[in-house]
Amino acid sequence: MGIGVEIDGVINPDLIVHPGDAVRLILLNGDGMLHDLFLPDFNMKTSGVSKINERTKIIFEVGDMQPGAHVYYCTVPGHRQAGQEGKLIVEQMSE
Ligand SMILES: [Cu+2]
Repeated sequence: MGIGVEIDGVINPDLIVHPGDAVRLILLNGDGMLHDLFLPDFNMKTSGVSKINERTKIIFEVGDMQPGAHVYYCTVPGHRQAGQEGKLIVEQMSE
C-alpha cells in the first residue's frame, strides 16, 4: 500500500519515475508477515521485512531505461499470485 501524497492508501500503486531519476523505494511492513519487493527489469530486490512497521529501502538509478511499465512484486511464495504486484512506470520527461 502506498504512503505519501499521491499514492497514499493506494494498493499496489503505480510508481512514476523518469529517465535519469535516482529512486529511493521504501517498503514498510503493514501486516507482520514476511514480504519483499523485486524489480526484475532493474535487477533490484529489497531485503525481507517480517515485523509490523519494519522497513527496508533500495536506491537505484532509472538510467536510460526506455519509457514503459516495469513490474514489481513480492517474491514470498504465493504472494504475487495473491495480488502483491504493481508497476513502476518510466515516463518520458515532459518538455
Ligand atoms: Cu508479500
